[in-house]
Amino acid sequence: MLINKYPQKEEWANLVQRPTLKREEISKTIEDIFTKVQKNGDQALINFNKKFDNIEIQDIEVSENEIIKAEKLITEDLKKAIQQAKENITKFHASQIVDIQKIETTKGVICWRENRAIEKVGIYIPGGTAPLFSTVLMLAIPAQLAGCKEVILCSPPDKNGNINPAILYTAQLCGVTKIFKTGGAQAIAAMTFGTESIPNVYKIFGPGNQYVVAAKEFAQNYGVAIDMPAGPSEVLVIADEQANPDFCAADLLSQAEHGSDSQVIFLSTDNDIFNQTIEEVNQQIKALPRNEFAKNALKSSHFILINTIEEAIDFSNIYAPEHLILAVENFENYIPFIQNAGSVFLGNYSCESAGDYASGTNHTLPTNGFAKNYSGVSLDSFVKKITFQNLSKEGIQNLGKTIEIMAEAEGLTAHKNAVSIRLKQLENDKK
Ligand code: HSO
Ligand code: ZN
Repeated sequence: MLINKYPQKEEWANLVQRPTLKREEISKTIEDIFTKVQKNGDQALINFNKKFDNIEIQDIEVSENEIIKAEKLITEDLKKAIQQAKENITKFHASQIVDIQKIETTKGVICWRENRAIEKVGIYIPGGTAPLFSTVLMLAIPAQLAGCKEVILCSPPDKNGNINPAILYTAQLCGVTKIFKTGGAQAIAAMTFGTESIPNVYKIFGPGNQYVVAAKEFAQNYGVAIDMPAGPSEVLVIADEQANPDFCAADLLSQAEHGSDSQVIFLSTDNDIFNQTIEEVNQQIKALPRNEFAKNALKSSHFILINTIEEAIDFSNIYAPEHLILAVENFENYIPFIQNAGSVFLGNYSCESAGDYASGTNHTLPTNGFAKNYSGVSLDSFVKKITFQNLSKEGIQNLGKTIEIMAEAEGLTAHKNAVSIRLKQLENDKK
């Protein structure tokens, strides 16, 4: 833990730095993987499974039978929990569907926008130390609501050649059309180019290690869109004298357990709450199965005593956290001053875990300061918007002169003619 009491504003620039990521030179590897997948398709994926995950499987597509088997492995309690989370996430994302608004900008000139779902999307779910089936909910539900026709999922197989049953169960529950056993940069390459089994997609979503992140960036060279630039997970907690140190500590650790590179920031205006929270973190961490990750994350995490909540919010806006928890009295007074954050949790009972799993908001959020210029995943991430317009005879007559003058000023005579020719015809019709 990096402890700091009442730092001067000049020191903030240092405190808001993310720990520098050891970004190895991996672009050569990524290029190589993309070339192999583009050239050899499924066979390249089978080879990579052998090479990286030490597993030999001939059929990379998950079968109907495997999905039925997976369902049997899920307890009724977990099914019910997933169901409630699904309902809330569906309600919240369905509320983002807006009615089409036709706007008459000038009499006879009508403009509007319509959503069209991105037809084919790909979801990447990492294997690794925690099977994030909750991320399947966060990505497949809005994809289905948006009306994406093809929603595929790729995830690396475990040492027995299987994908975690909770991931399979959630995927089929949320309308994922096909699931494939392939991970890492090769999965991203497969979704970019398509292989014999895997269809290519137009947009790729989901978290991953530095190879997956680099591969998603690389995929953009081939016309594929991605959800957002990714970095390690983070939370910033602001606590005043009425905050609960046990709760604050639990929230900080919930984010720290994600990985050694996660970062948590604690800002408090109250000396007692500050000290008790630090003590509690040291206590609670002992019982965590993933305390090695949490311990490492804490090494680069700041605990800062600060003068006022206003100052804490200023600090937070500069840091631009993925998650912001306001454990303060009258939190609603501070909402207008929150400028940069991915998702905000208000009051002592709004833990980040609620948003991570089941309250309804999306947990795929901008990290690494990108909350300054990116939103989290929402229904909008799965659609694109097309503008439409219709000019009646009256419309072109009302707007024509303006267009002619502007086209002439740009020296674009053909543009001007496209209007003049119509105006002339309408003049002639009158005669
Ligand atoms: N906190 C993570 C999401 C997650 N947490 C998934 C638990 N499961 C993303 O910021
Ligand atoms: Zn989490």
